[in-house]
Amino acid sequence: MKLYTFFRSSASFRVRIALNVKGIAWDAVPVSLPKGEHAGITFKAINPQGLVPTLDDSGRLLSQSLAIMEYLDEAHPGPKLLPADPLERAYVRAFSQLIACEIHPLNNLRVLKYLKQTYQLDDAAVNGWYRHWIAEGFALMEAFLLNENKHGRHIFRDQITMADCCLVPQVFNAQRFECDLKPYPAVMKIFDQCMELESFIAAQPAKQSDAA
Ligand SMILES: N[C@@H](CCC(=O)N[C@@H](CS)C(=O)NCC(=O)O)C(=O)O
Repeated sequence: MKLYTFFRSSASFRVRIALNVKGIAWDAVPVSLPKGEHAGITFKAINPQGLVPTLDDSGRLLSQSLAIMEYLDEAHPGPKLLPADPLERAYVRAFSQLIACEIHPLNNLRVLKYLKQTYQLDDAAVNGWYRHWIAEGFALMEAFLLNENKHGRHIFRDQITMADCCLVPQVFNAQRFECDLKPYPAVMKIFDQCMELESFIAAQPAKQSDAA
């Protein structure tokens, strides 16, 4: 299996964790976002969306990290990334989408670039935007966890799920932008517990072949 990935891409990081948790062997094909490789014709022939990650499973190309993780879970053996019960699956999907739909798109590279280029925002203003949406999103996650009360070592009891695969990269991003994460102790406890596991450690940006 080949994964088109960029070391700092959190959506790629989600899939790297999922592949490791499932015990699937994979090779990285680095796509540099700073060099604009994702927007070039070579990569757009692979994924016309021009986004990483993209998974190549024996010639079948898949895009969108949540769809990729659900595909891996359905088509490949290994530990399950979603619970069996429909209500519990909905809980895991809701938490995953809270990150992938409510937080990540607002702070994506092309959004930050647009703010800088179109509205001439300086780095301080862009960082303020970034931290605002992190604070709102993390508060929603913390409240969701406490309200549902389904968490244990992981977001769903003691089972690693797609939601943990989404959470850890989002925390890495928040830490890179020096966001204050002290107000979210339940979220951070799960993050710390995930980062004790080799499948998460090996997927982190600094361990990737294309890390600067
Ligand atoms: N919803 C997509 C998001 C993919 C995405 O936005 N990837 C980022 C890196 S984390 C990217 O390729 N950004 C390029 C850009 O913004 O121009 C997914 O979950 O796979």
